[in-house]
Amino acid sequence: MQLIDGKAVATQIKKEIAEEVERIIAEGGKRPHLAAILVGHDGGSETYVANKVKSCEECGFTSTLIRYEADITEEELLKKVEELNNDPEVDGFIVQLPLPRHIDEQKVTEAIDYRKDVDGFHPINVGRLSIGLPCFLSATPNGIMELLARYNIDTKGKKCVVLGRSNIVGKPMANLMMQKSTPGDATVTVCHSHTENIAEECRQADIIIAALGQPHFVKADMVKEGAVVIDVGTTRVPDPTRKSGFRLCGDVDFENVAPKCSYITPVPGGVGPMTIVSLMKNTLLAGKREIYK
Ligand code: BQF
Repeated sequence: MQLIDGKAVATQIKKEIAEEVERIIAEGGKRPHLAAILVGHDGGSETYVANKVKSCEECGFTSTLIRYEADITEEELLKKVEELNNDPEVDGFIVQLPLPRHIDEQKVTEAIDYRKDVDGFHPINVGRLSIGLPCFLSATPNGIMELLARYNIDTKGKKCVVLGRSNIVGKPMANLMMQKSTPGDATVTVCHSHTENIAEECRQADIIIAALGQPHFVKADMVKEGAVVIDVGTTRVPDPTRKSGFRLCGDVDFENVAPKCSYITPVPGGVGPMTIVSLMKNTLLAGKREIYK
């Protein structure tokens, strides 16, 4: 069993990005600038945005954090989105999800200029991904592809089971894995809450990508000997022995599953750090106008 060290790969890539930024600056170019909008005080969202701001510093990017209370109106938020769309200083921006219930996430996502949509959630970027055109790629699936590439994991013709069908992870992940590319060229099955006999689907898989948000969903008896297991879960579970009061729990019963795997990602330190790094890559691409105009 080989552990996939997402944290180490992420650190390496951030170093590569920082070097490229310094080259850009030396040649008289512009420092990439990421803005993030955070609404409310959800503990997870606070941590994620803090991770993004810190990574911007490590990459040599400019970052701007815009905060609102949870009771901000949809109208006010849309106004800020429009402002960032028109701000020539900002290369790309994100609106941290989830948003409070009274705000329509889809409406906000569609209000973002697709050329600054470094999360890759705008329908234009989603559509371009689905037909294999250059676009901003959803960060978590792109981070997973980068891990598969850097560990030289063979995906061509392999059976890949994606657990979860979210717009942010499951659907774009399935799309990337079935594309004509390396990694890619896999035979992909997407499983969800209505799938009959998920355990049997998983047992057929050479690669399992677990993105359901259900702690320890994938058990040892669901995994084929020698399978590759990618754990996207980051559920916070109460843990009084930690000073934070919680720990991160993956969708995979790591302790019992790991001995059967050829490769497996841990939680924390697996997919999570790669999600952040993918956002940094998109921001660099936005700064260089490499995808659009
Ligand atoms: C790690 C996210 C659910 C809903 C919205 C490093 C992150 C997490 C874990 C992180 C996530 C999850 C992010 C680790 C960003 C990943 O060391 O294991 C980094 O910051 N993430 C998000 O922005 O929104 C989410 C999960």
